[in-house]
Amino acid sequence: MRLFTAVEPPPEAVVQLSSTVHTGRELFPELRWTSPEDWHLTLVFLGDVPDELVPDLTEGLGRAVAGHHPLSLEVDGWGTFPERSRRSSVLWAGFTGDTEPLTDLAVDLREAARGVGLHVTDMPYVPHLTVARSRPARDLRRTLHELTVPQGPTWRVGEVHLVESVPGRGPRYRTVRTWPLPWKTHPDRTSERSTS
Ligand code: 2AM
Repeated sequence: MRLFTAVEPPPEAVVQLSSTVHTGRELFPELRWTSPEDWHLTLVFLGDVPDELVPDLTEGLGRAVAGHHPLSLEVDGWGTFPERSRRSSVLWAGFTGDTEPLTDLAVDLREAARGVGLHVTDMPYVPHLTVARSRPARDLRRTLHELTVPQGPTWRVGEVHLVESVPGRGPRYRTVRTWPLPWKTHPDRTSERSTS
């Protein structure tokens, strides 16, 4: 099955982002705008994973998630892949906030995937949420400039999902597994525990 790991926007962030993206949809209907119910921020794209690898993969990914903590993100602008090009194919929302811990998480998840023999990208991780795609690629710089930057809300990211990309009709994505990001142990509590 075709799998990826992702975090998802909270409902209030989807509402906010949808109203911002609405302008883009009206002005540029020729782009393929992604559906708000499908919005996610990919951490690692795993590709087609043989069924027999899924149990070990899931265990490795779960262990990687357990080494990280909840984080906060905010949309802070728009970008394209490739960037600043006359031929871009992806328009995305970019983030500020805990992007470093998020990148560390993505890097650890990549490592877990490699640990079971999967080939994953070694390109630098760019936190992004794809809002539109263009086929063929085209200059998306004007589209970028038409979009305003949403003000808040802050996303509280407390879970990581393993998601299947489902081919054919019907729902595009199916959540296979969800792991909570464990809260940091408060130093006072640690000392309480170690002295009791
Ligand atoms: P995106 O994160 O830039 O939108 C499921 O297909 C998710 O995995 C999408 O969100 C997609 O891109 C991401 N992804 C990354 N690399 C991919 C690839 N080579 N093929 C398909 N999806 C990929």
